[in-house]
Amino acid sequence: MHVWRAELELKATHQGQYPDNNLPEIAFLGRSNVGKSSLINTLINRKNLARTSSTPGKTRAIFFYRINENLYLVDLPGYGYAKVSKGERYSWGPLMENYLGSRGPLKICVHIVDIRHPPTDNDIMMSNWLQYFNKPFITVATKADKISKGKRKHHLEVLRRGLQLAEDSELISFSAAQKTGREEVWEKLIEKLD
Ligand SMILES: Nc1nc2c(ncn2[C@@H]2O[C@H](COP(=O)(O)OP(=O)(O)OP(=O)(O)O)[C@@H](O)[C@H]2O)c(=O)[nH]1
Ligand SMILES: [Mg+2]
Repeated sequence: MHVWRAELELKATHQGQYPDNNLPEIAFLGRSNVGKSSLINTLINRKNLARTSSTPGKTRAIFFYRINENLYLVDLPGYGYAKVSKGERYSWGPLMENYLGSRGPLKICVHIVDIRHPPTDNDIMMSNWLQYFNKPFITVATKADKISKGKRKHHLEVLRRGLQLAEDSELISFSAAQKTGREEVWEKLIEKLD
């Protein structure tokens, strides 16, 4: 995928701020600090357009990145970060639920999990939700650079079982640090968009 233009178009904290031009949207979801923004940056070949941080849970709005004029990559707030105050944590709920549940232009969800660990309860809940409501989605197991090549297959199997993914459901090993898996992710996304 050749990305010739990418820009942050808007940051939304409520529904009224979403784009109204009906361009297709691909949403990125996963727990805080898992690597959502890094995945977006890798897909669009930018170092830090989608803001990454070592402070988990920093992204508390929905960011719409416009790609090649005709597509949005949507960076959603992370879920399941225990250390934010209760009030704050629950204020992510309605925003996410509203977006995921009723957003017309949303075409595909990219669920991001950490390849090093079995899925968390929140990961399982998220994946179950996507499957139950028949949302088109792929799962990306990121930070693959942190485990040896030989172990990746086994870790993917643990994730597939834990998330109760169907055999034909896409689960892709990825690393933002090494930029591996980028083409495969784009390929699957474009396949599902068509
Ligand atoms: N080694 C390695 N580190 C990664 C990878 N992807 C992300 N990271 C690191 O993980 C941390 C979190 O990455 P982000 O992309 O900001 O994660 P996020 O899911 O957007 O986080 P929030 O927006 O806070 O929910 C950063 O320190 C990244 O550098 C990867 O593939 N490999
Ligand atoms: Mg982020």
